[in-house]
Amino acid sequence: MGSVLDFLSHTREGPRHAILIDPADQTPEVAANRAMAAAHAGSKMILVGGSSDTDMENVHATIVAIKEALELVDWATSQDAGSSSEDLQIPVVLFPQGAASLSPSADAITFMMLMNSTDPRFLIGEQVKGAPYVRKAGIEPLPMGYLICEPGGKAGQVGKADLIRPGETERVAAYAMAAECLGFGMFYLEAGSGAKNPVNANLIKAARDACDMPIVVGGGIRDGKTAHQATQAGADWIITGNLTEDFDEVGQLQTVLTDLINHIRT
Ligand code: 1GP
Repeated sequence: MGSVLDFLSHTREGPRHAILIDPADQTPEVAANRAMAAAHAGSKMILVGGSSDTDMENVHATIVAIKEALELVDWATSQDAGSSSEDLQIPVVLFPQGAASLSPSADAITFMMLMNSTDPRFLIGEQVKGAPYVRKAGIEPLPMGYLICEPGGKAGQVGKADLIRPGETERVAAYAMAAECLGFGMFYLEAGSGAKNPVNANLIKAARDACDMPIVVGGGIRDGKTAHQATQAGADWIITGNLTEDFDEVGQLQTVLTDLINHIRT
């Protein structure tokens, strides 16, 4: 696999979708089945992580199971005469709660600063702890500014975020500019897993207008219409977590994700 950051940044084909798998919520086998359903539906990245109860063991086992499953999907896709190499590239990316939940088998890691945290641990502390591991394991770091908006959920609480309110467009724009000035390659607007309201469209637009980085949006997105509103406002990547975990039946999950991805593309 080439550079994951290059892959994430090239937005030629329009906005894309990724699922978030939380190793604390499912066995590696279930995670692998869900990842396969997502790949068949057209998702382009699998994020693995959660805000609590993840550790080296459950994260690594989940990453390995997903990668093995995706190899089968790759093989099947490569047999299809109409496929391109782009179709084959679904990176499995760590989205860690901290330095204690990593795996050397990941294709990349969102190496992020929770920019509106009030705790130095999430601004630079965990990054310093995790960097030697990331370097030794040779995992590609994806430098990312991560900003938590209201309602924020568990990520907001655990990360001690000074949440962005829906009207704070100038504040978001300033964070996006700061992220770009710091050299980050992506900017993530988070409403918190299971959020009742997703990130406000005006906030997404403010970030879009303020920087050239790929903008990732997640939290509370459960249907195609909400996903479409986010991409219309400027999101390049839509992340869904809970939606993926709502379906145990793989065929049903694939159908739901296919519909959501169709909305993202329109
Ligand atoms: C990832 O927190 C999101 O950024 C996932 O949110 O679980 O609400 O989709 P959901």
